[in-house]
Amino acid sequence: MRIKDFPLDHIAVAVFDLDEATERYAKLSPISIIAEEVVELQKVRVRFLQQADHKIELLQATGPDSPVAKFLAKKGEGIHHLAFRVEDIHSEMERLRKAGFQLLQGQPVTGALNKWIFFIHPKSMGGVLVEICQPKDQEYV
Ligand code: CMX
Repeated sequence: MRIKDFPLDHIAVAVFDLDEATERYAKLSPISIIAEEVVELQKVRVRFLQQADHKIELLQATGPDSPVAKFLAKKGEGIHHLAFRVEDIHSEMERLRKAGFQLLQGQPVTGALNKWIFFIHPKSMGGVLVEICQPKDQEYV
């Protein structure tokens, strides 16, 4: 693994209402909304906030069968996952599987901002859901 792999890409927060949550973060510190989209496969509407050098992904469920709806019902609003960016998602998937992590996907799938993503089950990461992502194109925000 090259040393530049694995920066923290974003922190994702599950919220009931994107607008209310955005207001809270705007009150906290200067932010800008850099993207918003519905990820059908994950059943979420996501909004990316830029805060200093960091990205915060706000997640709102699009239906009661969304993993985020289940999370909100069980735990309420809060940090949902950490996402790390890699340069070769397929080899990282293989490496992490061999290292004994329980992966939620057999192959990377398309996530927000046109990235390949997969998840590591919180049970094999000490209670933290982890996303591994790789932008599909060079012009990643
Ligand atoms: N962080 C930490 N723990 C979590 C969690 C999360 N985000 N989501 C669920 N869990 C825990 C639950 O609390 C539960 O723990 P206990 O057994 O100790 O009670 C356990 O994981 C199982 O949870 P569950 O409610 O029974 O839910 P499922 O097993 O059906 O699903 C999970 C859990 C992680 C497999 C599912 O949420 C998943 O596939 N997540 C990945 C996809 C996703 O979250 N997509 C939304 C964001 C997408 C994006 O950013 O684009």
